[in-house]
Amino acid sequence: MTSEHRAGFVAVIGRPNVGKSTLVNALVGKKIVITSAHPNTTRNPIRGIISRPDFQIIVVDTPGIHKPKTLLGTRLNAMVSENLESVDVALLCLPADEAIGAGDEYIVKQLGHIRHLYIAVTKVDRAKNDGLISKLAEVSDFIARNKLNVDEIVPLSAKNLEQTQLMMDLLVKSLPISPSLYPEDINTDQAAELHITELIREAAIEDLYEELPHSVMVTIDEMSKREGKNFFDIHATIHVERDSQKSIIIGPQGSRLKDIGIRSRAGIETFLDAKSYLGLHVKVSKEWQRDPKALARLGFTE
Ligand SMILES: Nc1nc2c(ncn2[C@@H]2O[C@H](COP(=O)(O)OP(=O)(O)OP(=O)(O)O)[C@@H](O)[C@H]2O)c(=O)[nH]1
Ligand SMILES: [Mg+2]
Repeated sequence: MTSEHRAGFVAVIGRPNVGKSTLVNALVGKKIVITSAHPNTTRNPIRGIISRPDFQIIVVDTPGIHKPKTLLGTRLNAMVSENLESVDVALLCLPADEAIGAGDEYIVKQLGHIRHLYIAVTKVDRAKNDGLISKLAEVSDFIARNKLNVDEIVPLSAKNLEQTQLMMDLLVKSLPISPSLYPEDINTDQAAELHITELIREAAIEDLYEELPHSVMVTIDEMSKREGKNFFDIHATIHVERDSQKSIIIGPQGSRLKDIGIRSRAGIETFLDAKSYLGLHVKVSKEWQRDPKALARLGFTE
């Protein structure tokens, strides 16, 4: 450790679907959280850990802040506020391809006590021609209107790894001088089983529409390693809320479920660096998003 070693927490915040999780993966340099084209994909504040000789950044991926319609939504927002209380930096994501709106105004009103605020203008690869210039003007107005004290504004594309290194270098400057807070050889604090359920959920919601992605949750029923072999047996359940959703997940002659299995197994095997058998079951768990007991089983407590 050098005398100037810095370490601290950065919470990545913003409306749903603005590219928070994609940015977390880009910063960590490894896929540790799932992403999708659907809003409200992230449900757990997962930490990504970036360790270098002179710093350690712990980036906290958070669920998109939104107007909650279910108990799950309320708990997700509460989770973000809770995480904001303990971080050194909040990194607000504003996408280049969408206007700033009421959702963003609502988010910054909750940032009163934050020590450092950074803004990432995300998805710049989607901005057309001089779109980025007008976007930056819009961001300046937003900052002035809300009297925000912003350390840095960084336009970036997490998809193309454009300016993500710069983002990281700038973030380090606002972290306290401190030794590493986590072991330096891990990328995330997330339990392997949780990541596996997430990979299955990512595959399950990929080509679904409207409300269905929100209705999907995944639990692991059993996971074991075969003795003396680099091979895992995993049994998992995909929960949905209605019978009609169950049929959609399974698909004609089980074809869709089979496809979910193939796609998620590929991700799981990369992650575990092992071969696996993946048994998937689909179950109707009525209204689990509104059921305190079901939510508690997933770790969403009050
Ligand atoms: N073109 C482009 N697309 C991006 C970029 N970053 C993210 N996306 C896409 O935007 C969508 C949402 O990305 P996520 O990273 O899941 O967004 P999020 O903010 O974590 O969303 P929630 O977890 O639902 O709040 C996905 O389809 C991503 O592939 C980017 O830099 N460029
Ligand atoms: Mg996310």
